Amino acid sequence: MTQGELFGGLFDASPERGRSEPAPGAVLLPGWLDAAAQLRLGAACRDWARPPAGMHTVRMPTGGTMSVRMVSLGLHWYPYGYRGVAEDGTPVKPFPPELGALARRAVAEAYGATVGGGISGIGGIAGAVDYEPDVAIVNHYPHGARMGLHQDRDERADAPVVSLSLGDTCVFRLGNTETRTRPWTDLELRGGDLLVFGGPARFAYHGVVRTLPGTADPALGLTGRLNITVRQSGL
Ligand SMILES: O=C(O)CCC(=O)C(=O)O
Repeated sequence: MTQGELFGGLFDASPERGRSEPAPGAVLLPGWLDAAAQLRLGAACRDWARPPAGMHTVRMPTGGTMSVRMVSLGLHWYPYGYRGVAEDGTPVKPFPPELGALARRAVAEAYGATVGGGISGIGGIAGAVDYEPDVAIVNHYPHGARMGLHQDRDERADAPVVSLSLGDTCVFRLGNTETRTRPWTDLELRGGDLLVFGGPARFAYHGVVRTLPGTADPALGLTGRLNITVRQSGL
């Protein structure tokens, strides 16, 4: 199956919520995945969530458990690193090439390259031109789940992070690169939205303050919110 068949029908940005750059290096493209693409990606997430090496809760070194459940692709993320073996001791599921192709299109679209054409604005963002994503983390937010402010620092590359949202809307907090405190910007991420953070925003603190239960398109058959972050591990 080609990327077009699996995740096709992209770039359907809602006219009332246009492209924005909430911080230098961060680009939000609302409605980037159309309804059909969201359905296909949602179905893929369901497959990835199945055992072995499926969706699991994450225990923190401090002893607590994250309210978000996760499944990794390519390499297994744990706090705080990556390894080849999942939580249940089985090999992590491979990183799907079509997800990599989708993420490369996302970076190209976010930073101004025309797909299959010339590169216009992409050069200023570290790792954007030769972007080679190889890992992904799928987060499931049941009602009431959230994610505290953190930096994505476990990769050995400064290439952009591509974030795709499905299901319930959330309030996503995009902070600064120095501290967990203000200044920050709260963004509404709806199902289908694309957020890319690279360059000066790559190591910004970020997190999910809350989700808005019941806002998902019922056609998706999803309770809660899914977020897929695609990354270049550099490992
Ligand atoms: O769910 C989101 O939108 C953010 C996920 C996130 O911050 C992460 O996976 O590091």
